[in-house]
Amino acid sequence: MSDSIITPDPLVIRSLEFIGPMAEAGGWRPPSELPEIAFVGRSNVGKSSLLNRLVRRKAFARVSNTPGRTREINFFRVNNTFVLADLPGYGYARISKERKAAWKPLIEGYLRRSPMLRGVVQLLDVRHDPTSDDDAMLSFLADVGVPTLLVLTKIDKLRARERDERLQALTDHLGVDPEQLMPFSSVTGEGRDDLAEAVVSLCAARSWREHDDEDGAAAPEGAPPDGSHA
Ligand SMILES: Nc1nc2c(ncn2[C@@H]2O[C@H](COP(=O)(O)OP(=O)(O)O)[C@@H](O)[C@H]2O)c(=O)[nH]1
Ligand SMILES: [Mg+2]
Repeated sequence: MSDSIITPDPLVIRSLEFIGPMAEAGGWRPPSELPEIAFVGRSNVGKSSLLNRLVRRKAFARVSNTPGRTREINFFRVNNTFVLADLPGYGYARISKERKAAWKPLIEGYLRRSPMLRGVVQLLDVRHDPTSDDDAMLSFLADVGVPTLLVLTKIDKLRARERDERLQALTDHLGVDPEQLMPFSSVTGEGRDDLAEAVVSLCAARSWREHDDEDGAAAPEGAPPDGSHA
Protein backbone atom coordinates (compact mmCIF):
# COMPACT_ATOMS: atom_id res chain seq x y z
CA MET A 1 0.00 0.00 0.00
CA SER A 2 1.20 3.45 -0.87
CA ASP A 3 0.70 6.45 1.38
CA SER A 4 1.58 8.98 -1.30
CA ILE A 5 -1.06 11.49 -2.26
CA ILE A 6 -1.91 11.17 -5.92
CA THR A 7 -3.79 13.99 -7.57
CA PRO A 8 -6.32 12.50 -9.94
CA ASP A 9 -5.81 13.36 -13.61
CA PRO A 10 -8.67 15.69 -14.58
CA LEU A 11 -8.54 14.34 -18.15
CA VAL A 12 -7.57 10.69 -18.57
CA ILE A 13 -7.28 10.02 -22.30
CA ARG A 14 -9.08 6.77 -23.13
CA SER A 15 -9.55 7.42 -26.82
CA LEU A 16 -8.43 9.96 -29.36
CA GLU A 17 -9.51 10.02 -32.98
CA PHE A 18 -8.97 12.40 -35.85
CA ILE A 19 -12.43 12.92 -37.28
CA GLY A 20 -11.71 15.23 -40.19
CA PRO A 21 -10.84 18.71 -41.43
CA MET A 22 -12.95 21.75 -42.25
CA ALA A 23 -11.21 23.11 -45.30
CA GLU A 24 -13.36 26.09 -46.20
CA ALA A 25 -16.07 28.26 -44.72
CA GLY A 26 -19.28 26.28 -44.57
CA GLY A 27 -17.46 23.05 -45.47
CA TRP A 28 -17.60 19.71 -43.69
CA ARG A 29 -17.87 19.86 -39.92
CA PRO A 30 -18.34 17.13 -37.31
CA PRO A 31 -21.91 15.96 -36.79
CA SER A 32 -23.21 18.29 -34.04
CA GLU A 33 -23.40 16.02 -31.06
CA LEU A 34 -20.38 16.67 -28.84
CA PRO A 35 -19.19 19.93 -27.26
CA GLU A 36 -16.22 21.55 -29.02
CA ILE A 37 -13.24 23.48 -27.68
CA ALA A 38 -11.19 25.48 -30.18
CA PHE A 39 -7.46 26.27 -29.88
CA VAL A 40 -6.17 29.46 -31.46
CA GLY A 41 -2.91 31.38 -31.56
CA ARG A 42 -0.19 32.86 -33.67
CA SER A 43 1.91 30.45 -35.76
CA ASN A 44 4.78 29.09 -33.67
CA VAL A 45 3.14 30.00 -30.35
CA GLY A 46 3.35 26.35 -29.29
CA LYS A 47 -0.16 25.14 -30.11
CA SER A 48 0.78 21.72 -31.47
CA SER A 49 3.11 21.13 -28.53
CA LEU A 50 0.39 22.13 -26.08
CA LEU A 51 -2.13 19.80 -27.70
CA ASN A 52 0.33 16.92 -27.48
CA ARG A 53 0.85 17.61 -23.77
CA LEU A 54 -2.86 17.99 -23.15
CA VAL A 55 -3.68 14.59 -24.61
CA ARG A 56 -0.42 12.99 -23.41
CA ARG A 57 0.74 11.93 -26.87
CA LYS A 58 4.16 12.60 -28.33
CA ALA A 59 3.18 13.13 -31.92
CA PHE A 60 -0.55 13.67 -31.99
CA ALA A 61 -0.26 17.17 -33.46
CA ARG A 62 2.79 17.79 -35.60
CA VAL A 63 5.30 20.18 -34.05
CA SER A 64 6.72 22.14 -36.90
CA ASN A 65 9.64 24.39 -37.65
CA THR A 66 7.77 25.61 -40.70
CA PRO A 67 5.10 27.95 -39.38
CA GLY A 68 1.96 28.66 -41.33
CA ARG A 69 1.57 25.16 -42.73
CA THR A 70 -1.85 24.13 -41.51
CA ARG A 71 -4.66 25.67 -43.47
CA GLU A 72 -7.60 23.68 -42.18
CA ILE A 73 -9.49 23.31 -38.95
CA ASN A 74 -8.72 19.81 -37.71
CA PHE A 75 -11.20 18.07 -35.44
CA PHE A 76 -10.32 15.37 -32.91
CA ARG A 77 -12.74 13.38 -30.77
CA VAL A 78 -11.57 12.77 -27.20
CA ASN A 79 -13.00 9.94 -25.08
CA ASN A 80 -16.15 10.09 -27.19
CA THR A 81 -17.17 13.03 -25.00
CA PHE A 82 -15.83 16.19 -26.60
CA VAL A 83 -14.08 17.52 -29.68
CA LEU A 84 -10.86 19.52 -29.94
CA ALA A 85 -10.76 21.94 -32.88
CA ASP A 86 -7.22 22.86 -33.91
CA LEU A 87 -7.45 26.13 -35.85
CA PRO A 88 -4.75 27.26 -38.28
CA GLY A 89 -2.20 29.63 -36.73
CA TYR A 90 -2.46 33.26 -37.74
CA GLY A 91 0.04 36.06 -38.12
CA TYR A 92 2.55 34.32 -40.31
CA ALA A 93 3.76 36.76 -42.94
CA ARG A 94 5.07 34.37 -45.57
CA ILE A 95 1.86 32.79 -46.71
CA SER A 96 0.17 33.55 -49.99
CA LYS A 97 -2.48 36.25 -50.43
CA GLU A 98 -4.89 33.59 -51.58
CA ARG A 99 -4.52 31.64 -48.36
CA LYS A 100 -4.83 34.75 -46.22
CA ALA A 101 -8.06 35.55 -48.02
CA ALA A 102 -9.43 32.07 -47.29
CA TRP A 103 -8.35 32.12 -43.64
CA LYS A 104 -10.66 34.88 -42.51
CA PRO A 105 -14.04 33.47 -43.60
CA LEU A 106 -13.01 29.98 -42.43
CA ILE A 107 -12.09 31.09 -38.91
CA GLU A 108 -14.77 33.76 -38.65
CA GLY A 109 -17.47 31.44 -39.88
CA TYR A 110 -16.43 28.62 -37.59
CA LEU A 111 -16.15 30.72 -34.43
CA ARG A 112 -19.39 32.57 -35.09
CA ARG A 113 -21.51 29.68 -36.20
CA SER A 114 -20.29 26.34 -34.87
CA PRO A 115 -23.36 25.12 -32.96
CA MET A 116 -21.32 23.02 -30.55
CA LEU A 117 -18.53 25.46 -29.70
CA ARG A 118 -18.31 25.82 -25.91
CA GLY A 119 -15.06 27.65 -25.45
CA VAL A 120 -11.84 28.89 -26.98
CA VAL A 121 -8.31 28.46 -25.69
CA GLN A 122 -6.30 31.49 -26.82
CA LEU A 123 -2.53 30.90 -26.70
CA LEU A 124 -0.07 33.74 -26.12
CA ASP A 125 3.72 33.46 -25.92
CA VAL A 126 4.56 34.60 -22.39
CA ARG A 127 7.77 36.25 -23.56
CA HIS A 128 6.11 38.76 -25.87
CA ASP A 129 3.38 41.33 -25.66
CA PRO A 130 0.34 40.35 -27.70
CA THR A 131 0.67 41.38 -31.35
CA SER A 132 -1.99 43.36 -33.18
CA ASP A 133 -3.23 40.03 -34.54
CA ASP A 134 -3.55 38.66 -31.02
CA ASP A 135 -5.44 41.76 -29.93
CA ALA A 136 -7.70 41.53 -32.98
CA MET A 137 -8.43 37.87 -32.21
CA LEU A 138 -9.18 38.64 -28.57
CA SER A 139 -11.61 41.40 -29.44
CA PHE A 140 -13.22 39.19 -32.06
CA LEU A 141 -13.72 36.46 -29.43
CA ALA A 142 -15.13 39.02 -27.00
CA ASP A 143 -17.52 40.18 -29.70
CA VAL A 144 -18.67 36.62 -30.37
CA GLY A 145 -19.08 36.23 -26.61
CA VAL A 146 -17.51 32.78 -26.40
CA PRO A 147 -15.87 31.85 -23.06
CA THR A 148 -12.11 32.22 -23.60
CA LEU A 149 -9.18 30.81 -21.65
CA LEU A 150 -5.88 32.67 -21.89
CA VAL A 151 -2.89 30.33 -21.85
CA LEU A 152 0.69 31.66 -21.69
CA THR A 153 3.00 29.28 -23.51
CA LYS A 154 6.74 28.58 -23.14
CA ILE A 155 6.80 29.63 -19.46
CA ASP A 156 9.84 27.34 -18.97
CA LYS A 157 11.90 29.83 -20.97
CA LEU A 158 11.70 32.40 -18.16
CA ARG A 159 13.55 32.59 -14.87
CA ALA A 160 11.52 33.22 -11.72
CA ARG A 161 11.98 36.99 -11.71
CA GLU A 162 11.31 37.43 -15.44
CA ARG A 163 8.26 35.31 -14.96
CA ASP A 164 6.75 37.73 -12.45
CA GLU A 165 7.58 40.68 -14.68
CA ARG A 166 6.00 39.12 -17.74
CA LEU A 167 2.86 38.05 -15.89
CA GLN A 168 2.47 41.61 -14.63
CA ALA A 169 3.06 43.11 -18.09
CA LEU A 170 0.53 40.78 -19.68
CA THR A 171 -2.10 41.38 -17.00
CA ASP A 172 -1.70 45.11 -17.66
CA HIS A 173 -1.79 44.78 -21.44
CA LEU A 174 -4.80 42.51 -21.46
CA GLY A 175 -6.66 44.23 -18.63
CA VAL A 176 -7.39 40.97 -16.83
CA ASP A 177 -6.84 39.58 -13.33
CA PRO A 178 -3.69 37.46 -12.87
CA GLU A 179 -5.86 34.41 -12.13
CA GLN A 180 -7.26 34.58 -15.65
CA LEU A 181 -3.86 33.80 -17.16
CA MET A 182 -2.79 30.19 -17.22
CA PRO A 183 1.00 29.63 -17.47
CA PHE A 184 1.90 26.59 -19.54
CA SER A 185 4.96 24.67 -20.63
CA SER A 186 4.95 21.80 -23.03
CA VAL A 187 8.52 21.05 -21.93
CA THR A 188 7.89 20.65 -18.18
CA GLY A 189 4.15 19.94 -18.31
CA GLU A 190 3.39 22.89 -16.05
CA GLY A 191 -0.24 23.96 -16.45
CA ARG A 192 -1.36 20.77 -18.19
CA ASP A 193 -3.74 19.63 -15.47
CA ASP A 194 -5.15 23.13 -14.92
CA LEU A 195 -5.85 23.44 -18.63
CA ALA A 196 -7.35 19.93 -18.76
CA GLU A 197 -9.64 20.75 -15.86
CA ALA A 198 -10.74 24.03 -17.45
CA VAL A 199 -11.45 22.32 -20.78
CA VAL A 200 -13.50 19.62 -19.07
CA SER A 201 -15.60 22.17 -17.20
CA LEU A 202 -16.19 24.28 -20.31
CA CYS A 203 -17.51 21.16 -22.02
CA ALA A 204 -19.82 20.44 -19.10
CA ALA A 205 -21.22 23.98 -18.96
CA ARG A 206 -24.29 25.12 -20.82
CA SER A 207 -23.54 26.87 -24.11
CA TRP A 208 -23.25 30.64 -23.87
CA ARG A 209 -25.25 30.82 -27.10
CA GLU A 210 -28.34 29.72 -25.19
CA HIS A 211 -28.08 32.91 -23.14
CA ASP A 212 -28.03 34.92 -26.37
CA ASP A 213 -31.20 33.21 -27.51
CA GLU A 214 -33.07 34.54 -24.50
CA ASP A 215 -32.71 38.07 -25.87
CA GLY A 216 -33.54 36.94 -29.37
CA ALA A 217 -30.54 39.04 -30.41
CA ALA A 218 -28.53 38.16 -33.48
CA ALA A 219 -24.75 38.13 -33.08
CA PRO A 220 -23.33 41.44 -34.30
CA GLU A 221 -20.92 41.29 -37.19
CA GLY A 222 -17.39 42.31 -36.23
CA ALA A 223 -14.01 42.25 -37.84
CA PRO A 224 -11.87 39.22 -37.09
CA PRO A 225 -8.11 39.40 -37.47
CA ASP A 226 -7.08 38.80 -41.05
CA GLY A 227 -3.90 36.92 -40.30
CA SER A 228 -1.94 39.19 -42.58
CA HIS A 229 0.66 40.67 -40.24
CA ALA A 230 3.79 39.05 -38.91
N1 LIG B 1 10.85 25.85 -24.49
C1 LIG B 1 9.64 25.62 -25.04
N2 LIG B 1 9.53 25.51 -26.38
C2 LIG B 1 8.30 25.27 -26.91
C3 LIG B 1 7.14 25.15 -26.09
N3 LIG B 1 6.09 24.93 -26.89
C4 LIG B 1 6.55 24.91 -28.15
N4 LIG B 1 7.87 25.12 -28.18
C5 LIG B 1 8.72 25.18 -29.40
O1 LIG B 1 8.21 26.22 -30.24
C6 LIG B 1 8.24 25.83 -31.62
C7 LIG B 1 6.84 25.88 -32.22
O2 LIG B 1 6.04 24.90 -31.57
P1 LIG B 1 4.70 24.30 -32.23
O3 LIG B 1 4.06 23.48 -31.18
O4 LIG B 1 4.97 23.65 -33.54
O5 LIG B 1 3.90 25.66 -32.46
P2 LIG B 1 2.59 25.93 -33.34
O6 LIG B 1 3.06 26.52 -34.64
O7 LIG B 1 1.82 26.97 -32.55
O8 LIG B 1 1.83 24.66 -33.49
C8 LIG B 1 8.86 24.44 -31.64
O9 LIG B 1 10.25 24.59 -31.90
C9 LIG B 1 8.61 23.93 -30.23
O10 LIG B 1 9.57 22.96 -29.83
C10 LIG B 1 7.32 25.28 -24.65
O11 LIG B 1 6.38 25.19 -23.85
N5 LIG B 1 8.59 25.50 -24.19
MG1 LIG C 1 1.20 23.68 -35.14
